Amino acid sequence: MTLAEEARRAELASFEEFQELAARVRNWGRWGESDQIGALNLITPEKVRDSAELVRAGKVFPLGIRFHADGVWGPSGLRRNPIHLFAIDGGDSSGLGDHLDGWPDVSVADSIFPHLWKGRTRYADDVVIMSLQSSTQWDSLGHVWYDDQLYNGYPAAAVTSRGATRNGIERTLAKGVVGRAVLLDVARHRGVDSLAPLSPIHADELNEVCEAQGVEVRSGDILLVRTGWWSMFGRGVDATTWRTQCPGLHWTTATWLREKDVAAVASDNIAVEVSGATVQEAMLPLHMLTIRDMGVMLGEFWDLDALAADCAEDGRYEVHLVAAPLNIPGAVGSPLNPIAMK
Ligand code: UVW
Repeated sequence: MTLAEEARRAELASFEEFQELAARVRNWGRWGESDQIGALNLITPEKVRDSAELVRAGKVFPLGIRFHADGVWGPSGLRRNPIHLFAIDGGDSSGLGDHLDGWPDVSVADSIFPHLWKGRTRYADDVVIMSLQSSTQWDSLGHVWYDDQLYNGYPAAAVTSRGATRNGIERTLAKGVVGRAVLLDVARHRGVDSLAPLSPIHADELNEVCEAQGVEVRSGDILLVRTGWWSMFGRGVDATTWRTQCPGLHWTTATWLREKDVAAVASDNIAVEVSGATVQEAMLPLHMLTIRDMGVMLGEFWDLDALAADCAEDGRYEVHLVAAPLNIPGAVGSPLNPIAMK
């Protein structure tokens, strides 16, 4: 173990400290015993209406990264980058090739729908195979847990091999997910392109950024935290370092997130929270607190750079956000392309 590793190890909080904080931020039962969407309940129709009024300049910022084989997961055993294949391409559609399965030598369109499409219509089809957690995503409240209980006290066994029977992503669909989002640009606040590897963000700093940016985080807001780490992928750091050394929120910011009563949190890194060990026996302590105890969904791999540049220019760090998960019943997460509007 290096000296630096030893020093970090010494800073580890005990699991008892973690449990004490968890008890203070826990939202179980707050929205009823059968609730499965947690803090999204804080986004009321009034808040959605007010949020839509933030769209004044007509500016649109897609926050999704590329769903591509060159993604951050590479050959890692845990997850695979998206694989994009073609099922029908221009050659298939031309009608010039032979078909092994005995179809007539006509275009695919003609052969599949001969009664409908005899004629000039041509088309292409494609397929994506991906881990739902391998690109821009929401984590649902069924994604992470500890001590055999999910958010709101459901048993861990509710997440079955056929899907999450509680806290699946489809439970959130009725919420959009739509609302006011506030960007806290921590990287710009520190005057750097990107926070250093393994650099934690604490609650004090979140307050400082709010003040410097002249923005308030309110109940029901979706918080966007920019570390600048996304822009380092493939530039400053290799994929393995990018995955394993990310800067991000320290686990103790759970108290701040609970005080502000945010509805969800997303960031431009791999896990929202800082990588590395910070609590004994807890690999992703902020995941455990937000997803399992607070019922707060996390968004990862969100590209906040263009939005942040615009916010710095016009001084407005609040946006109307449309961040709809896909309707995949029982999924514990969903890829998406969130859209911020000003
Ligand atoms: C885990 O790696 C468990 O979670 P996430 O993808 O949300 O960081």
